[in-house]
Amino acid sequence: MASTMLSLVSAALPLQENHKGKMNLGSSDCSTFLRKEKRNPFMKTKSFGRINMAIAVNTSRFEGVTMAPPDPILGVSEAFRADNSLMKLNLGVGAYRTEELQPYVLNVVKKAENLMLERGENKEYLPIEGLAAFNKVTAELLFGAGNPVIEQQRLATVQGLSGTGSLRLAAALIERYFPGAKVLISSPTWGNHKNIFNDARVPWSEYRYYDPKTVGLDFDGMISDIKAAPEGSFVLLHGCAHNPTGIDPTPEQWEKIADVIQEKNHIPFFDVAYQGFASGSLDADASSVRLFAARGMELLVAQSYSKNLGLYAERIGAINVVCSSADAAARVKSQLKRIARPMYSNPPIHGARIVANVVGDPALFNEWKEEMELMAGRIKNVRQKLFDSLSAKDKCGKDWSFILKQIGMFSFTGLSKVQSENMTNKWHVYMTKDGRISLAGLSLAKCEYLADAIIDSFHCVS
Ligand code: PLA
Repeated sequence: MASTMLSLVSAALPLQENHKGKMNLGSSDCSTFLRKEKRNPFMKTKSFGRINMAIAVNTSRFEGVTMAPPDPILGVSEAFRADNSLMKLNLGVGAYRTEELQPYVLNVVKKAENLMLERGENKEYLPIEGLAAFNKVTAELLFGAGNPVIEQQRLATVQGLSGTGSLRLAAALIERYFPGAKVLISSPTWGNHKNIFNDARVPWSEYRYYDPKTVGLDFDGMISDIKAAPEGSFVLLHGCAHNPTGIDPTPEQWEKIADVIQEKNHIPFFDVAYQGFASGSLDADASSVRLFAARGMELLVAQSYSKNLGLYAERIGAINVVCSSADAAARVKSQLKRIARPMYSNPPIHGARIVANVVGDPALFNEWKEEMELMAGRIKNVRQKLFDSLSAKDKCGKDWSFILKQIGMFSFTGLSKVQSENMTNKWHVYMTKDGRISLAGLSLAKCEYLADAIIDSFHCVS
């Protein structure tokens, strides 16, 4: 039934502004106003004695807005919530769960929050570039304290809205200062990379990364695609724990990647969303970035604390730009701030304080490392158990050992779109349609069930 909205136009008239910007103050202007309103196709007027009523018909000004498809990753969680099955399992989004499949707030985070309460800290606006204490520790965590890029002040660090917001700031910087430059992204990559560059109007193309035949890295393909790209392109690299494949280059391969990037005058752009989660070591997981920085290259690095500190909803991360001079870094930072100001003005303080307290305090920092090792260790255990269950149950003798070679939160199972759909429709296992499962959302207790679901989908659905 068409809904109607009635408004007492005559009551509103004294305050209506006419089209020339003057105020209508008396009933003599009323007819002019109503004549104008009659021309508005979305508004009809009716006269009831001395009271004129405007009736808005049910034709929306947003008629041209089409329904957007659900997000391929976050949409999976929505579908999961709507499922009433007791067997359901959410392996879509990369969010850490305990063995009881409950969300986990790190003890160091609780301790840092208690400290913040005790100190009675205020909620004043942060500067546009974020909390100084956060920016200091985040750069040190990434590059290592005392790294020349920090000592020589060649680094522009700006607090961002977690990994995504930091990538978006960098994309806006590229669009503004490198018009027409292309960003090369791996095939496949985290799906939101494409959205980020599309929305920032930065052209992108893909380089080969994953080889389904070997279920490993297509290193030669990657190198030749980076070589073939126009000189001065940005090359987006996952610092560690590549999403979705879980396949990282070896240290030797990283050196060769750095060689071609240098040869071609490209600019490396790292996305570091899982520092500490790949190997359990914060330093080891930052080694790719440090290797490039040690060569004296200019580079960009987006950081996120969603996973390693479990601060998903705090939206805390940073964009770091390493420049060849302190002067360039200062200018880049000023422009990043200029981009941030009309987008969101200044970043939120809570997560920044947590990170500053944890990373900046030696005792809490050590405790964090222990907790992270526990989280990374739990994921390794379910990875092993899933492999064992698959190998024991699969009567066809398929080699599932690739699961053990992958690192980080995810496993790229090789299941096709229809097979992944079977996982959800028949087995209530929620996952992304590219065949990725988040092992961070799996418990040891559910491994056998998951193995049954995978074997059925892999062998019986094509
Ligand atoms: N970069 C990569 C490679 C990611 O995987 C993610 C998150 C981010 C950046 C951004 O995370 P942040 O904005 O929360 O810091 N990827 C998740 C979640 C874990 C997501 O899609 O938003 C994923 O399930 O792939």
